[in-house]
Amino acid sequence: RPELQYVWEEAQSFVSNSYAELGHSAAIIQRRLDSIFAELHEKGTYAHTTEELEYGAKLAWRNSNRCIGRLFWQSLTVFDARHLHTTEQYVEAMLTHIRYATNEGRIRPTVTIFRPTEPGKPAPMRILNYQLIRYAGYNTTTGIIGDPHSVGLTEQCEQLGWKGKQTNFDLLPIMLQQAGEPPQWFELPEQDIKQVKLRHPSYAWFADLELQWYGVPIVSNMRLEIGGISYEVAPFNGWYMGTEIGARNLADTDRYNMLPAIADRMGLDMSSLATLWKDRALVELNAAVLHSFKEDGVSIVDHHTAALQFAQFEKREQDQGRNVTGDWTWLIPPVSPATTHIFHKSYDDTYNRPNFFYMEESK
Ligand code: HEM
Ligand code: NRG
Repeated sequence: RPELQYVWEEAQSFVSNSYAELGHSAAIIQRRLDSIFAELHEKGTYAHTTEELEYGAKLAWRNSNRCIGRLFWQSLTVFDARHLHTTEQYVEAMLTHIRYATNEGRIRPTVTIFRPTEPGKPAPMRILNYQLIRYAGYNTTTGIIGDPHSVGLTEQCEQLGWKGKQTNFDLLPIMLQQAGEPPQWFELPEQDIKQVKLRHPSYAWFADLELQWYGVPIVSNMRLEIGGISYEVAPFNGWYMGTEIGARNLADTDRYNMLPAIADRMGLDMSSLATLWKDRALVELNAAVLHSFKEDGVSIVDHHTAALQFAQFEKREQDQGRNVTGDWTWLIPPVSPATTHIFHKSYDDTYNRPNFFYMEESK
């Protein structure tokens, strides 16, 4: 079977590389590969040991070319949820993930790994959300309320009977779809979701904009591949880099588009682009994000510190004799990129495995 050929090849390279990094002997590696070979032929798939699952997930983070946060790859907490079946069990495990990762604001990088897809078979469960925590978006006759990025998923939820409050920051429910069944939605318990109201260290009026963001980014639509095995539901989180919120989510014209309102309150001359009113507003919005998260004790990193941490990661990898791969277009921060070392060098964008991969459309 050709799909098993792929799994077998990937299993061999994963087991030999990771077992060697973990200090296992050649004999142990050979024994494990023999057992995987037998299991593949008997069952058409193989099950990772706890150690393989945990180290494989860490390697997937270490290999994530677009991630500037990789210095901390070894500190990832891995929850093994492979034994769960029902949508209710999945939701419970996701809420456990949210509570553990949030940790009252001292965010812990975490991944929860659900049942894998057997080679050549359909996925047992799909999650439709881009992130476990995300704000709804409504297309109304007077414009979009909430996050324009979420309009598609929000409509799907509404078609299944979900109804939001129509504020700019309604939490979307978790949408799960068991193979062969329609999707089901599950409301997030508000009290478990850490959110930060934005204010500015020196502009008192900033709070009147009534902006906020959630504390923990938990990407839930990527496929985790370890040793040829695909985990389609494997939500992972770290903490935010401030610019993700301040320079993209709240600033992009096709997202919350807040720069004109902020520049206006700042009293900037907006009669010409050349006054750099967008840049000035952008910096203050980003300052407000970092200030508010910090004051509320919610982990966040500014892009300068993140770049220094990434430089440390690069050095450590080099010292271990490993080639660092990266995607320059994603690694550079969207604010003042040329102030970081990343801007001034190039990266090898080879995708090593284990890694996280995109699947088809989800919002
Ligand atoms: C992408 C930072 C933890 C895997 C990113 C991006 C940033 C970032 C800024 C670019 C996002 C964008 O432009 O939309 C961080 C920080 C972390 C962290 C500060 C703090 C610990 C993690 C963890 C994992 C991970 C724990 C997985 C275990 C990824 C992946 C991407 C990414 C796969 C690419 C996402 C995509 O292609 O859409 N990270 N990250 N990161 N990160 Fe991290
Ligand atoms: N830009 C997205 C989040 C993408 C992942 N970013 C992280 N990942 N920091 C946003 O919501 O703004 N992480 O695992 O920490």
